[in-house]
Amino acid sequence: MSKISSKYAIELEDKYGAHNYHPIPVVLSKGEGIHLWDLEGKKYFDFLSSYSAVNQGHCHPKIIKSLNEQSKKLTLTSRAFYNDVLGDFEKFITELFKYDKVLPMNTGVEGGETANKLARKWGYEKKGISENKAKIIFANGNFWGRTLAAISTSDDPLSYKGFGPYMPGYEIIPYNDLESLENSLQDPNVAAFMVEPIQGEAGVIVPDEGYLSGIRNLCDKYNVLFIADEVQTGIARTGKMLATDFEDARPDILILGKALSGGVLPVSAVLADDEVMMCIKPGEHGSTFGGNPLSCAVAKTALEVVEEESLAKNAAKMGEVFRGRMQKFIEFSKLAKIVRGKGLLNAIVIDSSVESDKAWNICLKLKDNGLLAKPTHGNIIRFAPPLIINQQEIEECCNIIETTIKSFE
Ligand code: IF1
Repeated sequence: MSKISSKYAIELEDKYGAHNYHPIPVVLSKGEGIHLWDLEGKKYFDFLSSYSAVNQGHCHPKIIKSLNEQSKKLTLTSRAFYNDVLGDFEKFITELFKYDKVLPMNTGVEGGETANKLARKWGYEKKGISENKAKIIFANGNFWGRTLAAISTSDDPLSYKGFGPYMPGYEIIPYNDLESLENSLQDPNVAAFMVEPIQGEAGVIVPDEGYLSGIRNLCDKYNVLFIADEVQTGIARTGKMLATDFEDARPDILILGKALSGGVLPVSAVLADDEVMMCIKPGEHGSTFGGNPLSCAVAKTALEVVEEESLAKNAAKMGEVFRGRMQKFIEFSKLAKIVRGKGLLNAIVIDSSVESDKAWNICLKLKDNGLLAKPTHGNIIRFAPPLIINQQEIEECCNIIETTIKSFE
């Protein structure tokens, strides 16, 4: 295909595509490691990593090699038959994360739906909750996808407004609040509490030390399943393989997605021990592409890369450098007020008293200065580069961020 212009590419999307996004006006055509290039050949640092799906860096050679090799052999069998890749991947991922079993799906939200179905089934079969009475508790500010169940647990009108009626059996409590959680668990119909260890979309909200282990203890006390949504925080993003690894907080159900494939194709996975996982019987759940040979080959390599390149350790180290630089910067900044995060999942909060599109305009200027990021809610800018970034690169990116924000002061 001959090279088209960015302007034309945007016109095509505007004319022929649904308007369900409002992208930063840049048209990307190449990605490699921490860099992206637009159609005119301008080079950028990627500080969104496709919302933490590209932890290993764009088009990682080992992952692409695995994709290419498997794509020439066998891509899809459906689960009507066995294949020679799925079992090997299942053994690998369950040993890596120390669970009895895995249920492979495709998107993160399918992982969440699977976790909700497992929790309800366990509630009826193991906890003795009466039929159709099972409840799952969520925290306000949660985001786990765009399906009708996912938006039924949301307190963000942008997620749920205009899409009713909503799925029953959900309750929302304040995030980072163990007292509210304990109150909600008094209800014997509660099967599970599903929560992000750090809330991504809500603006990189890091809970207090002890929150995760507190959840674990309360779920043990009230015989409730702890479901950790690590679709965005998992796979080394926060400086450990899982964000729940920071405390004594092993989830009963673990949801992974995004970087599970290194951003090459949609792969998600739900891990649990037999007591939970075996509640779903043959024919009760699945998907056409779930556990397909191509996804399994890619995901196994994507996880091997995280281990081989010690990406969790690098994320922890580079995250300290980033937050260290930004803490110093906000001391004298009129606009940048707070920096928060863990590992390489960070955000800067722009003074909320300034005009509401300030964060958006800062991101437009960052783009001009060669760094791609996008505001999450209103005045919060998320900064999440691929975990392969090195010290010299992160220092250069901090210079770009500081210079850009200063230009608005
Ligand atoms: C969009 C947000 C991030 C997630 C967590 C499950 C899912 C997500 C913690 C569902 C997905 C994506 C969805 C994408 C943008 C992005 C996002 F801004 F929407 F909220 F990352 F914060 N759990 N998050 O973050 O995974 O089904 O998308 O594979 O919808 O625009 P998915």
